[in-house]
Amino acid sequence: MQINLLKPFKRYAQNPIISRDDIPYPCNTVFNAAAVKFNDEYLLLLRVEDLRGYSHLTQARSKDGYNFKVDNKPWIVPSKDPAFEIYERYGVEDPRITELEGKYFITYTAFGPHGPRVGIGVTEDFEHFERLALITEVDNKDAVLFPEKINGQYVMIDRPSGFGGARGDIWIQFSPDLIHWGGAKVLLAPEPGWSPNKLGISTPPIKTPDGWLLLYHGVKTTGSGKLYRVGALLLDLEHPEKIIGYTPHFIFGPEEVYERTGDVPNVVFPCGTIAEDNGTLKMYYGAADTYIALAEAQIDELVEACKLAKSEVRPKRKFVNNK
Ligand code: BMA
Repeated sequence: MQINLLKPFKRYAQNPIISRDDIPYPCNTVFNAAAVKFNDEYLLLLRVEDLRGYSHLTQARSKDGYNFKVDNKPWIVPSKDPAFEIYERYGVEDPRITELEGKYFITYTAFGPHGPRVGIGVTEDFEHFERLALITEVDNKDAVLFPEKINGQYVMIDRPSGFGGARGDIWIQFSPDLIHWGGAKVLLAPEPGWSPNKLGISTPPIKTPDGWLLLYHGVKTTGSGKLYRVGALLLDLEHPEKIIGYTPHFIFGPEEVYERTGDVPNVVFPCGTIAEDNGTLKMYYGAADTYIALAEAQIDELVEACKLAKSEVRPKRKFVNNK
């Protein structure tokens, strides 16, 4: 087998797979979708930005993973419940779905006047959605849940960015009940090179015999704005706070016109993957904050790519905003 460690993902030739023309109601853009297989169908939970610039989440379904039909109306919209309202007033964004204990948990960015924070809710049928809690304070995004308890605890990775959003480290924390979280530890920090400014986990962990496989994004601020690219990370199965390895290089970045041109140029932003039985990973990603696109890789090649740089501790970047 040819191991393509530098560029393991191949784009679907008919990308982008969803644009605003596929949304049956007026909107600005569609991007950053969570993905899951449900009832023998591929289900995407799309972030749709409305004409005011506020986001909500809408379902799309497919029999083959390539051709999707989008629902006629939004599914998750900002909550009117006083416990959530002020924190979601400006939108719900960037969902991730984890199947856990027979239910589907959805983590999302709640965005309001105080900043972004993480919300969690649950569904069993993709009809009824129950909000459970807001599980972080503000300046936190990109939360993914592990698909099983580890050492008796639920596990989540998030990105508390601190200092008014200036930091960009990925953290891991633990919970007995999915609501109360603690024991936070830093997992991965930006470093010079392709991801010097901030990181964030992109897609929920996939269990492989070698470890938990996750995709993450790295951000480099350039003279022309932010550049979002993707790397892969492998965590220890029993001790997910231990890094087995990560790709020292990005493995996927903006190249095509639909990734380089749009509301926010030069962004590829996956929020969901589907692991197929034949070892293929389908990665659904937002392109330029304007489209949904798809690329596929072999899971064993991604694991191999992570092992290129075995590392317990990634170098910590220097403080930018520190006293
Ligand atoms: C991040 C998130 C993503 C978005 C990206 C590029 O901070 O808000 O939703 O795709 O910026 O604009």
